[in-house]
Amino acid sequence: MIERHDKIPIQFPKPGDASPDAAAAMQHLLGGKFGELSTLMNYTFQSFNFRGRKEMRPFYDLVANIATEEYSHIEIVSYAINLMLSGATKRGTDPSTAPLKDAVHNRLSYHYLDSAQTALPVDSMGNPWNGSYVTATGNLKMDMLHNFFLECGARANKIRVYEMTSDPVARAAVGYLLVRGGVHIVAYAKALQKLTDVEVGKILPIPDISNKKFPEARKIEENGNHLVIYRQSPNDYKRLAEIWNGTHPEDGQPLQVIDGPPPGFAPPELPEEPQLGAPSAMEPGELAEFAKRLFGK
Ligand code: MN3
Repeated sequence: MIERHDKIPIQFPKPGDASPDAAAAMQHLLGGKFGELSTLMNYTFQSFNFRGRKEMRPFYDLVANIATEEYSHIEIVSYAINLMLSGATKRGTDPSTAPLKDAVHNRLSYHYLDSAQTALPVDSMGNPWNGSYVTATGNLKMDMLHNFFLECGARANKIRVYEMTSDPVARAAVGYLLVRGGVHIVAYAKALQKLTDVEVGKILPIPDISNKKFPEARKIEENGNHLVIYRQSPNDYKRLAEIWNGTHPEDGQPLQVIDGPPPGFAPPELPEEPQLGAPSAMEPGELAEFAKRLFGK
């Protein structure tokens, strides 16, 4: 079971102008092969399907716990996309002015045709996320190796999206995700080392560029966030600490398990987009009418 909190783990900067094409690029970090939907679903299915859990409990705890964290990552990328798309077309209630005309030239039409300028489970070209991105072979060594590779691929995608835009919202999200993805890379490297004695951490970082090169990520790492796995359950997944221990392979600092989810912030409010009928095709004054029906005043 998942317990959900109405919080997200980062506080977004105030969005600048809408950046619809950067939002399209960000979609790759959500619904791409190496996106957050893939990490979420890979670890979720691996945890559901885990055979020999009793014998290999620490590995099960690690995968199940990281799966839970990934939910907050799809949430972060979605809000980043939503903030970057807010105000991307001309707000208003008069369709005869062609308020969506700028959208014709934007990278991803689905944002305007199938959603209210909001995130979708698709990649940067609009290809739907699909279940073939999930690998859950049931062979622990193979799955851990796959997860290590998946996180390195995810890291490469994040770096490239970071290089495609200087939008502050995109960079805040990518900075945080680089740090957390970095934790997961190290976690799977440690898991492989426990299973095989091979020091996988010695080949890090992949790609060969430190998180410290990214100002937003560097700031987060200065607070030690790259050393921490948050145990996302009141009573369970405690044995992940049998894998997440020792030191960080890049800077030698001690690793730590913190009980409970990371600090959270209220999700940003998304303004109405009346030209898209979102939340509905309201005429001015109608919202007040709703409030009256809901609250009787
Ligand atoms: Mn992630």
